[in-house]
Amino acid sequence: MSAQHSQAKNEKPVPAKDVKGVQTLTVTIADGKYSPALISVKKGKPVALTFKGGKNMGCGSTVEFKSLKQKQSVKEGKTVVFKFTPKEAGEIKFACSMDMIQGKVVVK
Ligand SMILES: [Cu+2]
Repeated sequence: MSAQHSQAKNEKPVPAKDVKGVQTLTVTIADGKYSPALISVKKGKPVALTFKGGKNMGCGSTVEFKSLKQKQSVKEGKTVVFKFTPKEAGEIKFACSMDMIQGKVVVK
């Protein structure tokens, strides 16, 4: 276990929590980034990821899951929810609409 400060790429994924059979997690958008930016879920079970608008979101206020063909924008103090059920293990990326601010859902 490293206590070093690391960039999002090297961080351990934050597992979604099971709430009545739905894998849920809230991602905060603030200061031009998503946190957590790295999330893990299990395949075959529904996922509901809430994105919460914070301060200084910049273009991160628009979140796009390209492979899922889902795109939503959120205002400061509001939330939007992305729902999907991953069928197979892999990675599902999300990003601002310009693909500058990025995050990833790791499906196990
Ligand atoms: Cu952007």
